Amino acid sequence: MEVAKLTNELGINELTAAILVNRGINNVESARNFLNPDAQKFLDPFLMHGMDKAVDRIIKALEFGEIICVYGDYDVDGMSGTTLLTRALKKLGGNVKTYIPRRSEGYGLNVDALEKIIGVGVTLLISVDCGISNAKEISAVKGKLDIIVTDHHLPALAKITDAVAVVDPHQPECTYPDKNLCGAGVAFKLCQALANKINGVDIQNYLDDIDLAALATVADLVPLKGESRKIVHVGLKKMSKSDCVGLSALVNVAGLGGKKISSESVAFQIAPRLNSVGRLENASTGLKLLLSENVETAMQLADYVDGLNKERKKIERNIFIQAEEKFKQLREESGGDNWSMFITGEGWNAGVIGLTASKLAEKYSLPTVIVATEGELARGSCRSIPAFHMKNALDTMAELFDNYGGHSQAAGFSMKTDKLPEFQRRFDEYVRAHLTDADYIPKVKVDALFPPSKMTMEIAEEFEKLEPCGVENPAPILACRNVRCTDTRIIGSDRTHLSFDIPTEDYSKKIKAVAFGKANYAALVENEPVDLTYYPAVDEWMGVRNVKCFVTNIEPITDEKIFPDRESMIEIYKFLANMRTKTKYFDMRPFVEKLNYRLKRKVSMYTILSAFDIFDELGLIRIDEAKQTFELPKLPKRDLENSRTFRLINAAKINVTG
Ligand SMILES: [Mn+2]
Repeated sequence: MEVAKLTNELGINELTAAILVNRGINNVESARNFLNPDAQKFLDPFLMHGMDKAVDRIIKALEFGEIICVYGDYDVDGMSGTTLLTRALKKLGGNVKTYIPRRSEGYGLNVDALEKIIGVGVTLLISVDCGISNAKEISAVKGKLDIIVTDHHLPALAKITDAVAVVDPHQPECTYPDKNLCGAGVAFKLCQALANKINGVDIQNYLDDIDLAALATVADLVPLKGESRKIVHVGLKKMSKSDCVGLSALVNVAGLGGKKISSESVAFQIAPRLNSVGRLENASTGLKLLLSENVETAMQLADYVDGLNKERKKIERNIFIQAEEKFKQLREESGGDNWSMFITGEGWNAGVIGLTASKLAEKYSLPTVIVATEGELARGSCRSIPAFHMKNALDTMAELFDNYGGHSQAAGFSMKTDKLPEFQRRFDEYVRAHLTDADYIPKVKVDALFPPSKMTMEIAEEFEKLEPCGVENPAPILACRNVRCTDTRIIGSDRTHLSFDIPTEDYSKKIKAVAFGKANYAALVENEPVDLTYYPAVDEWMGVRNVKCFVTNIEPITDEKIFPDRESMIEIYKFLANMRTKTKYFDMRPFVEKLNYRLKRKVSMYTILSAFDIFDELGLIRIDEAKQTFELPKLPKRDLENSRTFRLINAAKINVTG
């Protein structure tokens, strides 16, 4: 019903309409706004609690020529928001200073910094992307410094009593209908309010530096819904010809100059560069870049930031390799009985371990804690899997930490190094008590079942209207079952990617598909029908536009799954041990034939791939992904039941037959 209505009234494809309805955008009005964010109206900033008071106090400061300080957080949201507000206040004739603390000073307002700021004659301070949890610090400077808090974090238990105004949509008093803005988004609303009150500017037309707000919105991972999605939509268009010299320089150094900028390029090219400054040294360098008004200085700073980003990548890569090696050793020692990952490293850069934790948690699908120790001080980053609430886990051992905080999927802490063993033990116990094997299976959310062979240019182009995509508005993922692929090839300079064709049922037409990092599925795709998840995109090459499918997941079709049992696992292991070439991506066809002959039954490609996974989990095989080789270390006998994959597929076998 709803799908037909959207299809008819908006003239869109049935598939697009179905995806919108699936995502809860199920009436004509909201679908029209969604597909055309330009038509969507900005909300009135004065609906935000505290906005009137904040604006009045700022106007007074501007009139009397007071020195104003904008105080931001050290991440991309904080840097961008600070820049946005500072530039707006300067345009209004303000005398503005900025302050961003170093990571070592800790997050938010600190009294030492506030005293220093008072010392240089500042009488009004406006926080951006922080401050809501600083009731105590604000009270400490009462009478010496007026403070306006603008933030988007959840209010702390201690209520702020001594600020001039608190602007944060998450305060219980605030009835602002949209709770998804990032810190720079809230700062942008403050700028809209100021321009409206001082110069009578219509807020619908106020778009100054909205590209900085867009950068922050994507980087801060807030849901791309409502006003945030509008900010990103409008801001991305502006970013390629930004008024902000510093942002332009950053865009250029990221190789995006003159190109259409997507939320993806912001997330993977622009934001990480800016973030590396705060991680490796001092966010004030990032701020200096964004605030610089001279093209040459900006280019120099952008080059410097680009260098830091390369350095950050190197450090991160190094820590990742060390941490993964430590995990593999632990796995060999524990016989593969792993429910969480807990890795520590002396001297690791604490600004980078969050990235390492994210990658490892995703790769191994385990609740992950990565700790950087520096003598007696330990600082850690935690990342989770969807079934596990990290913050709740840490809450049960709060007394171990000097400081900690976070939410369900990510958290951070600091503690004394000598408490780490107890933390590790209790954490692992907690995980084992709260998770089951099934919780560890990564789930893929699919928007619709749709055969790639029916994909058209029209649909792929229409999907572009669902952008900007990101948090809570992911790029659509489609699925299809039981496809036989042709022309399978391993591609890429490091030979880790897979390309193949997907023909229509009657083989009259075919569509090109690419699966990044899935070269080890080559034999499976070539020999057996598979289930796929994918997204379509328009691929332009030498002026010719074509639809291409980007395959995100490959699964053998259910009835071809023959689960590895104990005997075939042992046979496969012996076979691997006797192989002459120890390459991971060897041609598995003769291997399967020989194995099947020996076992007198059919073992599928899926079984072999599962066997690799199980051996890997048990530490029985060492896979070197860089060299694409494997070896079988000499180890004592292993209990197959220690492997989660083995337990899961054998449980499934019992379910099917019993
Ligand atoms: Mn933020």
